[in-house]
Amino acid sequence: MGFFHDFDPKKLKGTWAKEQEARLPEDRYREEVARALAFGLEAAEEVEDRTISCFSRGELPHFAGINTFLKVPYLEDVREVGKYDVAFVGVPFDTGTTYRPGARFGPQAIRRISGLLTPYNFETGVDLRESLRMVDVGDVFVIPGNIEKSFAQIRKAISHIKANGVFPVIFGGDHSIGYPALWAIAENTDGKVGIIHLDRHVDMQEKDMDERMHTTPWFHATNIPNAPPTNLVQIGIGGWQVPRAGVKVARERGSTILTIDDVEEMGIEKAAEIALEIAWKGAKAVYLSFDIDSVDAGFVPGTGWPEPGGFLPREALKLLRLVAKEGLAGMEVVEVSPPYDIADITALLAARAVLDVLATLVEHKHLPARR
Ligand SMILES: [Mn+2]
Repeated sequence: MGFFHDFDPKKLKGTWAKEQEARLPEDRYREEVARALAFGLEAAEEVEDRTISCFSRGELPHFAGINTFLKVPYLEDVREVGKYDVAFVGVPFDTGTTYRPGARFGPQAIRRISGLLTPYNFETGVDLRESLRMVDVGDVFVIPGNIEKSFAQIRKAISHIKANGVFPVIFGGDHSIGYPALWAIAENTDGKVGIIHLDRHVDMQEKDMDERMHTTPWFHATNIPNAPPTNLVQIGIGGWQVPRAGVKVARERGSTILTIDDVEEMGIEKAAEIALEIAWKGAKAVYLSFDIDSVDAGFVPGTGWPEPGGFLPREALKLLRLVAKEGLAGMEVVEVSPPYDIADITALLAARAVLDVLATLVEHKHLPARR
């Protein structure tokens, strides 16, 4: 017969995924419906589906409701954050940008477009709503125009989340926030912290135009005693926007840099293996920093410093999933600049990346964390 003579549908991942769905619980979904009906009132009697409420209070409609990430509850009282497994937190700061501003609107845009995503992923067979207690704690009160005061605020906020044993997912903001975020992770870790950094830019010079801009986070982060540069792996760096000042520091301090060509030649799996080996060397925890501009500029127009020649979205997502396998202490997605975005595609990729990482952490039993 033809090309598919030995085709066996039983071997398809799609077949496994169809079966896996039947094994997932629906308890949290039912809780959500019950809460929506109580708080949002029962639907008008003309509505036949009695899981629908009168006021939108849950996942549906995807274009309506509250602007939290993935429509999870908003936590007004952050003293209660310890009741959850994952906290989404916005850092609407773009005073560190050196070219296009606008990343202060990143958290809002990522939350808004995340409304179209469901908490269930077909291929991994993970339903985040059933596996994790997730909450959106809103945004850090950053001080526009003052980088240092904002760093102090960001450090305190992320440290609060970490000290409560909760996994922070941080929405930037420009990449300068990587430094105070890492500082918070490091001060809550009893041992060394590794960093896995996806970017087109090396972001490792001491200062840029006399300030600690978004070109500088890893210089300052790797000054923290338990975040040594030898545990920093930087993937996707290259092109025509890598300042020589940052390259000099990377060389002197001995961070590991993989270019797009390196990754392409060795394959995504091998690149992830190397990243994990370096980041985890003698470390107690690893932090993931995903700069959306590590993806080719054609897919992420809404970013502060676009660079052609980066990852394809599918490659970046695969790499993120692979490096999340061993567990993470937190993650950030930075440099989404909605004023330059088109049809929310940049913000959507940021939201998608977060969900893929969370699904991987659930799949490999790193979340929910045992406390
Ligand atoms: Mn970058």
